Amino acid sequence: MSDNFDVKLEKKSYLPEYSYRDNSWIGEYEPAYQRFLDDPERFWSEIAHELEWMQPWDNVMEWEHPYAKWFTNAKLNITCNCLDRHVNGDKRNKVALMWRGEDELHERVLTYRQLHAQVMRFANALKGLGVKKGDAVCLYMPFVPEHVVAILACARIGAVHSIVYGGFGADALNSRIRDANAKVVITADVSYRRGKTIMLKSIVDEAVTHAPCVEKVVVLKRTDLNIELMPEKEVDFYEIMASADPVCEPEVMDAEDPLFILYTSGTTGKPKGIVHTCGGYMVGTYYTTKYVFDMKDSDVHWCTADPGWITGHSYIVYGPLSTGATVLISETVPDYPDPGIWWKTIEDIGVTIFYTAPTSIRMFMKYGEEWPEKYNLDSLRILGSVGEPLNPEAFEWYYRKIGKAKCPIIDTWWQTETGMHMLATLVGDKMKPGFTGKPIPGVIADVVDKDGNPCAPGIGGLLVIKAPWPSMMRTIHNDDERYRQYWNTVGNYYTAGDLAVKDEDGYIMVIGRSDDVIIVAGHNLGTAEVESALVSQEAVAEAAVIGKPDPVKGQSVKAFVTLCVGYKPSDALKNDLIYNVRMSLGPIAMPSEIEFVDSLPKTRSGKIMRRVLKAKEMGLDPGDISTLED
Ligand code: 6R9
Repeated sequence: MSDNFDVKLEKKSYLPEYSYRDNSWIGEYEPAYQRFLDDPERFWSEIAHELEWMQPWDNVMEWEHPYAKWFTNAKLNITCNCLDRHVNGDKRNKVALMWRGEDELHERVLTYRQLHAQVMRFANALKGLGVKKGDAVCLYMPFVPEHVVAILACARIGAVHSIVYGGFGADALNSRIRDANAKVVITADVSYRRGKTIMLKSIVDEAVTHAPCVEKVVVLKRTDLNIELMPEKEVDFYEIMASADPVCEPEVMDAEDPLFILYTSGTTGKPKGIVHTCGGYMVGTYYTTKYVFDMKDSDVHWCTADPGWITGHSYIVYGPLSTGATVLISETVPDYPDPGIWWKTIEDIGVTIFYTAPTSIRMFMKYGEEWPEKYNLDSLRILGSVGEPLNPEAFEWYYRKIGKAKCPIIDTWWQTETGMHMLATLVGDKMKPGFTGKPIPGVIADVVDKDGNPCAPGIGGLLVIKAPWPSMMRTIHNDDERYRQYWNTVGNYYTAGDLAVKDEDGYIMVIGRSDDVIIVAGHNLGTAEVESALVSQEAVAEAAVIGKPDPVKGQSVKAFVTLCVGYKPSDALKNDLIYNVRMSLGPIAMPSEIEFVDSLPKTRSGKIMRRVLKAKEMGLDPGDISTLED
């Protein structure tokens, strides 16, 4: 990265009509943040005290660069906070999970009592297979209630879960099983996607053939296909549950015992097995669910992610259940059987908090507002976004067409590695399209140059976190050296690998991954800025930009563009697009080449993989593409 990095900042900001937040808990942003700065350990310990522990901690935090321990020597089991606490309290018969399949004829509901009972039984069933505390269990499942049961059952007995998204192929599954050294794999006969039946079990068959660590495969039968199970090795989910003991005492876990391993999305490199621990992760996800989403007892929370991503771990399972929320889970994709399915679901169920990704929002924009207009979305009170920069056009659309200008848009920046939300615009705060927001109380974030000095407002740099937080990853499985790099790249800070810029109010805008930065004539360009300028044009649905070697400028910008329905590629359109980027960002950012494409390469979690475009353009090997969608 060179030092030259000016970013154009728009000055627009909004306050939604609805901006009420209940400040009885942590309080308003400024005083809460100040309280945190005055005494970080007290801040976190007050939050942790709201949860149940089997034994209190000696110290809130112990830090020996780059290793942190949180809530030292405390004992707990996260499932006691997600289940027992509610069952023994006033939420025994509250709905914990509502599930919808690909159509509304397939629905299931589990109360906290029912979920608790199933988790205990399945936990005992896993024990019966020989799974012990510290063993790794791989989950490769469709998004059905049993998936959540299996996750919590692992946590109940102290097994380390490693969830692999059910859309991955056999090779990707195999490498993740072997890296985690999984003893048991939990799967299902089939999953459904866009009306098609996917034979999940056959993919597992292939994946475990070359994974000698796997002793047992648990199969959830969803169909009457009655697939045959291999005696000794393969067992039926409900059969082993039926013969298991109904009561499973929670395993006593140390706060620093691992809770799970999760592989990153791999937008910029080979996926890494991120390790999270029990205590800190519990506190971080509980706190952010309650504070950032302003979660109330009456809320119905719908996060459209899959449990295979960190967003599913933190904001479908552990965060919402630890707050005792009602959680909607759904096997649907956004546009099947039609692009109205999610809006219909919100209307039917009465979803109040909706959390999705910019890639979905941009897809809905492409289909047009007539789809959400068919449904009554009045139940919504909070809209969240995560995964990529929410470009101002997508923000506007989400805010007006879905939130009807009354719901705050809570953009949340965080990572698999951070475990919890780090930057966000909070309910009741001014929203600035394009900006994620400020570090939440508990987080010290900044934008710095490569020597670690803070950048002035408007000057882009590296996004860093300056102090440890409870739900930070503790290591990378089998690769601690890579873990240390996160904390040893810029000063003693945690480097997120993202580029960002701050404005005068301390709002942070993420402008791309640092691996994707384009340097034109000594000026750094974040990919998000140029892409956002392209997407702001009516014809453009999505855009991805890369840097290409240029004899004069070092690099030049090449843009890949998908068009909205009704637009056709032409040279005139190309020139228009280039001209408009030039007008909004200046000649440096002007693409020298535009290629119209039907779709962009994305990870299965919906993030654009620019390195794949770049490799293809340069005729190079794209590296690890196990997370690529197509
Ligand atoms: C939660 C999750 C992390 C990377 C991160 C950044 C991008 C996530 C964002 C965002 C801009 C946001 N990212 N949220 N960029 N605005 N609100 O997505 O985790 O899969 O590990 O990806 O995603 O680049 O570094 P993960």
